[in-house]
Amino acid sequence: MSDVLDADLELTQAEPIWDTEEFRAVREEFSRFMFSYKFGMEEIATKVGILQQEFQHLQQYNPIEHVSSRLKTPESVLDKIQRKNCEPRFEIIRETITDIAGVRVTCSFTSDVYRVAEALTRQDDITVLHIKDYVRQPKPNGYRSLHLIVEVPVFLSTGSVTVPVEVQLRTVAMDFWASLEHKIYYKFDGEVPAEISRSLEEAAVTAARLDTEMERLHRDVHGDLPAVPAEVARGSIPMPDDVIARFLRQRVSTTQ
Ligand code: 0O2
Repeated sequence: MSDVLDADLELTQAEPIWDTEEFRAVREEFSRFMFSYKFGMEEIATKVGILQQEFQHLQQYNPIEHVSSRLKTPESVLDKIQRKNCEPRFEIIRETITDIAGVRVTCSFTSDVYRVAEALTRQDDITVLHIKDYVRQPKPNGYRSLHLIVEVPVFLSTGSVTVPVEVQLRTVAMDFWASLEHKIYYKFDGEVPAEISRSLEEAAVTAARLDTEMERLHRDVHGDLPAVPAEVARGSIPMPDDVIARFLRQRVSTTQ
């Protein structure tokens, strides 16, 4: 009899006995595959984090409230392969399942969603594969968010790979609705009573109205791009006046 599986997998009687070498090779390949998504996700999260810091410290306005990221578990990748009837080969999975790595960017206002999407996607190493604009065209249940599938290169010791990452951009109100709807949906195990579905749709409309109203208020108070005090714009890297003065003096002396 050939070698048997590692003990950490529970085998049923009907399950074939895998060759240990093959099993190890697949485990390693799957692991590499998942790590490439983790790295791609971290690349995008870093890019968004840099934009956030730039907006916060060097510009007059920060449109990003918070950023989170998540990697699907190997189990949920397998669930999705099954659901999508996808051939279980890594190159096919990479083409078919584009949300293994996800980054969620919560913005202050609806216009910020597009502002951040634009700032991210105009970066040279990012390729936009797909856009789903559920902000302009909400899902029938009321779900709103801007979804981008972007591809980012990841440089490994063995060469580079491009990895698709799903970026979801939404306002605080959209995020609030989506998080709670998700919980309610799970409570009912997918079978949400019609009355609850209707209430959720109404709540989504209320959330959209809230977004419009808050953005209008913000414009009324600050105009299109609100000014922030110079202290804030200087950011957290100390930039004392005497250093700036010395720098200017150096500049003057080198141009003379
Ligand atoms: P998780 O755990 O949040 O990642 P797909 O099955 O992804 O190929 P689909 O449904 O067309 O095809 O993808 P879409 O519309 O881009 O939605 C994918 C993700 O958007 C979901 O991921 C959710 O995060 C979010 N989403 C989409 N629709 C809804 C909704 O009606 N309510 C809520 N709360 N979230 C939504 P996952 O994999 O379902 O979950």
